[in-house]
Amino acid sequence: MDQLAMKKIAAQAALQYVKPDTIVGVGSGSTVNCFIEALGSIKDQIKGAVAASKASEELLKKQGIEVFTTNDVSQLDIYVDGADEINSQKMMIKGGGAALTREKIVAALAKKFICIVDTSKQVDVLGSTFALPIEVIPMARSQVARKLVALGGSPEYREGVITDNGNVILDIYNFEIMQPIEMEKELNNIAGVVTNGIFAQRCADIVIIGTPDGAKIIE
Ligand code: ABF
Repeated sequence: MDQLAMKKIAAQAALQYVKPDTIVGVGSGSTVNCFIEALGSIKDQIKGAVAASKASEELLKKQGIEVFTTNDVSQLDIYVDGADEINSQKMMIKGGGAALTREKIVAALAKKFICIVDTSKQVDVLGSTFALPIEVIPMARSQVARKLVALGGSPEYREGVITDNGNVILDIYNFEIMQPIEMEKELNNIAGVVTNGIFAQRCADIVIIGTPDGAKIIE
């Protein structure tokens, strides 16, 4: 079974957590695109959605789903998003699509974070297969990169990418993360870092893995 088919299985299974008359938090990426399509099939049962990226906002509108801003809501029942890596403690690396800051903001509004992935995203140690993205204020790019080298990583400037917030992305290669909560805090303390792609302090509550045998749900 190909990866897209597994993403669709995970996305479809997430619909069971959508409560009627609620505003749904929606992340970004190709797995979430499958979720947005599935959400379109029950659009009359929900109030609308809050999107973590401009791309997701456009797709939601195309499905006829009303899009609210984060300032319109005080809390979301659920936030549904993908991940680049997820470990057995439901901690994640995110930000491959450069939407990590908005994803963290919308996730923080939600009572439950539902992570939808295919089997390729499961890892023992975060950072072992995917570079860790960091959103950085442009003027701080070089000094942040030097700090990241001092921490043992190999940062690379993601050429040609500007985030929805007008910032740049550094991807840290060769950076296995043994203590995700501590590292998430440490990276956030570097001046000029807006957000890092470790989602450990606020990890997922429910993980839905699309597999060739159907959706595997870890609660
Ligand atoms: C978002 O989309 C990002 O945080 C993550 O980088 C990416 C997951 O990719 P995909 O769903 O396209 O595999 O969740």
